[in-house]
Amino acid sequence: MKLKTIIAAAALATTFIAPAIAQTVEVKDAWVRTSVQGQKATGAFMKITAKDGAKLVSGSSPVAGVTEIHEMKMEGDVMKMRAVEGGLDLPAGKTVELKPGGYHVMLMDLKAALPKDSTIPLTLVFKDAKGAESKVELKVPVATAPMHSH
Ligand SMILES: [Cu+2]
Repeated sequence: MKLKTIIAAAALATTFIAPAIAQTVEVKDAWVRTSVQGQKATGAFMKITAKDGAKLVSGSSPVAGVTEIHEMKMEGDVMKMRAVEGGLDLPAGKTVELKPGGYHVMLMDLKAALPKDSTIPLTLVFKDAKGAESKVELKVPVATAPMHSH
């Protein structure tokens, strides 16, 4: 019994000692949907894996006045979109996919059209279990894909 307690304590200590500077969040296959002149909003999509678990709490991009983390869900027959309260949960080691019809990074108040084959800077802010924030800077390619209805 005593030994068990010690082992548990040691495991806990290891978790806490894990260096905060290590990049523990990986973002893959990011893309943002093209937009035309006058269009106010578009979505960015990607696969995110947080090795130690984290939350995606916010984002920003110079091309958009407002950036939010959104989810789309069916409510009855209607697809509804809303901001994710308290950040998007990224369970440890599990890849969370942001995709059309589901979670996405919403870019609003677009300042210009986003043409195909251009790239945009996108900063994502993650929060770990202890509440420490880290940023990931991305260069996201602009691509076309089936419209995600808004
Ligand atoms: Cu949205």
